[in-house]
Amino acid sequence: MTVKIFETPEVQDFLKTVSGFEQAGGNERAKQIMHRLLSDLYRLIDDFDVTPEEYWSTVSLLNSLGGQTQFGLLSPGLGFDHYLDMRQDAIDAEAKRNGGTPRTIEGPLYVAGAPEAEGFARMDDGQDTSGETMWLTGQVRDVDGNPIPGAQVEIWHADSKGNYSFFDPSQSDYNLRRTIYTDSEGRYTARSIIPSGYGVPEGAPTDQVLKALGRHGERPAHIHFFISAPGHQHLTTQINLAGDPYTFDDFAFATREELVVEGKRIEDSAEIAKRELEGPFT
Ligand code: MBD
Ligand code: FE
Repeated sequence: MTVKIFETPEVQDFLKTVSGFEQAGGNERAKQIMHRLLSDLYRLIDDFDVTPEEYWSTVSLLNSLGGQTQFGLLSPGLGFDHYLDMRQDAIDAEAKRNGGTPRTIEGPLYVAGAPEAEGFARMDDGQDTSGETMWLTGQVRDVDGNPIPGAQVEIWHADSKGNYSFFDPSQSDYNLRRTIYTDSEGRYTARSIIPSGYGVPEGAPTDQVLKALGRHGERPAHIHFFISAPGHQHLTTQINLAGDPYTFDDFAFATREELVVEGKRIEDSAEIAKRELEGPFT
């Protein structure tokens, strides 16, 4: 039995009441957005003949997502984070703010307050013995190519098992999270360990949603960056390590061609020793 009631005046009036249109006070934008959101969902229930059982199992899923603070994890999986970036790209293009490293999503795993350093930092606490040493170096430049000394470079990434400190209780606080200020040439260097890709926890509510869509919850190995300097637009971005099976199959849609980087393997023991001794160098 299918019934269609959405277009009836009763339902349309009911939506206005629920959205607070008949009340003074509250927030006008909240009312408008809620009215639109509820209208779209009421219409969906009508169009798809959503049953009470389906509705209540959705409520239960939302409760478990919230209870495990996983909406921030499902969000990139549903493409919202990338969609917001696409809008920001369009806003920049409209304002003729062109050039520079492309932005990509922040993701849900940033933690503020990482240890700070000038020019060079070691990022790992030495506990991840299966991690391979990684040297990471770069230069912050403005869109005309001029180096920016003193730029703030926040870097965070997963360990060799794909886990992040604070979310993985086995790691020390701020492991693989550092803030480095660029040197007089705009350069920064970090000694860390090569991260592995991240996978959404098996069986978690986010995983359940992705499974229902026939999708996986894997991300390629990646390293997050926030770059900021006075007088410049803040940049949120990541690099992806080339050669990962998920580089172009990221559940969070964060890979961009220009952000895929090829690592260079250092085998020469003299070169390795020199790096270990000197630390900060490019
Ligand atoms: C991550 O490490 C991440 O960067 C994103 C976007 C989602 C889940 C885990
Ligand atoms: Fe990440």
